[in-house]
Amino acid sequence: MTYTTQLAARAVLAGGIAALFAACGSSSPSTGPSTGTCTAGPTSTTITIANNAVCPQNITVPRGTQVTFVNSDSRNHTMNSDPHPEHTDYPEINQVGFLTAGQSRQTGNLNIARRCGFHDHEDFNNAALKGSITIQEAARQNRAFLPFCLARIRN
Ligand SMILES: [Cu+2]
Repeated sequence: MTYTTQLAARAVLAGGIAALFAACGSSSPSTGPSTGTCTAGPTSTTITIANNAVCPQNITVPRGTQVTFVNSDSRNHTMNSDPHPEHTDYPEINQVGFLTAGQSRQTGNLNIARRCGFHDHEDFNNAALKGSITIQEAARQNRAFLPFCLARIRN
């Protein structure tokens, strides 16, 4: 591939990504109360439910990731994609579904790059049990390292 076609391909890819993000307009970032005991970082691929709250509430993962929901709470939770009650935004998140205390389950492969919300279907008004998963194109993350790598080669 020539440099020009690479640039053209990148422009098409960037446009496609923007369209995908725009397609998920119905989900809004959750601004629930902080859980206090939440220590997991925003790049974790595990979301833990404890003390009636999810931790972390918002994560960013590369495309193709399966996110694991762990119910460390003392009661059942049912994790579903937004919007409630249709759960149509990201069907792969619905694979988590009903979790008894101590149970964990993975989402399907999150193959579409976009941001989508999730919630506890049994307690859908509880902001602490809502969150979002941002699925990114892997290339978008790696590109940030490119200038660093080139600088290292030149020196
Ligand atoms: Cu629901």
